[in-house]
Amino acid sequence: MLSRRHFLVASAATLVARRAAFAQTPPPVITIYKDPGCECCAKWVKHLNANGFVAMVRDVGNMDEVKKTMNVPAALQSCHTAVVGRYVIEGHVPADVIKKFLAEQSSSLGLSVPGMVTGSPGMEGARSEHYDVVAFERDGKSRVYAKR
Ligand SMILES: [Cu+2]
Repeated sequence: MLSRRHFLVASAATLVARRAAFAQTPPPVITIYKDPGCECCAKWVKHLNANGFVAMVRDVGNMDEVKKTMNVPAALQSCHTAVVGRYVIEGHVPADVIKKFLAEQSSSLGLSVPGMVTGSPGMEGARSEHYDVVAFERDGKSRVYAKR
């Protein structure tokens, strides 16, 4: 039979374990910079919120400047630019790909789906195109990170 003292110690241990488990998986906060009139950007924000992110929207009128400041290579630009932790996310990147990238603690600067691809999250249309999610570096180099 458990003594009262053992019971209290066991309860405290359970609480600590629960707190640790909770602390390990806080929902990632992602800040999205977008033009106020961008509808596909707003749809991508919904996609993030529906997939475990806490999305903070910043409507701005100077997206070119934002992309320049965040070192998004010119060839990889899309509509919105987002920041999660120390990473830059450009365009309609699927939430699950961002999660994988975060979990890996990648040394790359960020991810991009260049342009505006029909079928990417927030760009749903009649038909879906295949597209690449690319990882890019501060010096502008990029590589295919995921295929959709
Ligand atoms: Cu868009």
